[in-house]
Amino acid sequence: MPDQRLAAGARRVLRANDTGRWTVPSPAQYPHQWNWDSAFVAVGLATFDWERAAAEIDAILEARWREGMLPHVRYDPRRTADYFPGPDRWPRAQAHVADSAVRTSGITNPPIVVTATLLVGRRQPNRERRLAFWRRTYPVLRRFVEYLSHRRRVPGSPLVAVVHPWESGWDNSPRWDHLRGAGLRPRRPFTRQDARGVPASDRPSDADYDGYLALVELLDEADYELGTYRARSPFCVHDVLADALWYRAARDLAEMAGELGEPPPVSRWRLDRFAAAFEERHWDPDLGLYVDWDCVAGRRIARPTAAGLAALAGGLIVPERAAATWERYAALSAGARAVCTVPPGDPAFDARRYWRGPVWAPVNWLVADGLASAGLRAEAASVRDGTLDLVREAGFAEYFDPLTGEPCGAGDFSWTAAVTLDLLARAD
Ligand code: 2M8
Repeated sequence: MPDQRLAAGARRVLRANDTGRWTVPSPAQYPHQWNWDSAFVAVGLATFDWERAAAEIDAILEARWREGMLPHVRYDPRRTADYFPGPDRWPRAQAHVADSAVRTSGITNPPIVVTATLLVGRRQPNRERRLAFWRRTYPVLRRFVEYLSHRRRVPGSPLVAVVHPWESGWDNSPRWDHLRGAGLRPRRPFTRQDARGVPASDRPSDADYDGYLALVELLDEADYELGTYRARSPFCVHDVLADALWYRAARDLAEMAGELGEPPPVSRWRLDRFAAAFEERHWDPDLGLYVDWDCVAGRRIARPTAAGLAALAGGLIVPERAAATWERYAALSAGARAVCTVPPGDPAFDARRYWRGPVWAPVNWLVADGLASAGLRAEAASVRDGTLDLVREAGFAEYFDPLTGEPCGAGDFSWTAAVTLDLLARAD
């Protein structure tokens, strides 16, 4: 399919999923606004409708909490019956929302919204309009970065504490399988709604959902205060990708600050300290990959996944490790379409089950971006071309089977369309 037709198809998906104020990931499967989905969507929208891209970012920021958090879901009050869990599962969360008319979840997402805001702004050729956009978004983004730094800090580390698998966005990744071992059960009964339009065997398991809902209860009982939650919860991690994207966010914020004549938002000393802690906690010398850290057990989670590769997008990986990480992961992934989220040889690999192997376009976007900024141009181009080939063959699927290239999950998915547009535009 020629690039122009592909781009036209992607624009159609984004238009169809636009509710007027924000873009839903998929109208049937995910009828609300998701934080990091919308950040990727804004990057895609900026390639053809700049005002709409800016409005997408504004809608994420309108859901902010008084303490600075940007929640992972902003609920559409007209669609609460169509997705589980709704706002009633996060009752105490609602009092934290700055705008009392807005309903949100009680957790956040990796802070890619900051990077998206920088990228959207850069696509505006008119300097005054660009600066006006950054001027109104910068204070909210800055508070979000500071929220993650201060309210999500465990003693002894500057890294970010992630408190729920949904917060990472990699819901049922093998990275979080230790949650299964904890055997948590929620107190309130619940009925899943997530496998209505897609095969249940592609979705997270019932045992995973028990863990997710039990953690939601623990978070709400703790009124979303980290210390109280940690005292009772088996799940608290330094997610390698969330940490990398925090560092990227802090640097992208500094670029906006420079343009706006504001002082640097995060000192060099803090950035350097963060990068040193990242290397110390996340680099696994035995695996030869960057991995996550379990703050409860106090050890690395030694699972090979693409999260450590996507973390290259943070721009804080020791340079000589970038090529080695790519080569190591490519060797583990032989026979799979790039970039599989879990390598086929891993015992946890499942070609179709959500975050346990399939290819996800936004992950590939991060990997390609990180490889390019590490100077690995040919490798970045191969990830970009491989991603576009998958979309050409299978459409704008939520995700893809890495062995067959078949589409999985919901169709006409917003972030797949958005990433396609940006990857096409980057080649121009
Ligand atoms: C998936 O997560 C939601 C929960 O937040 C779900 O499964 O119901 C993940 O793929 C996540 O990364 C994504 O942001 C969300 C919407 O696309 O769906």
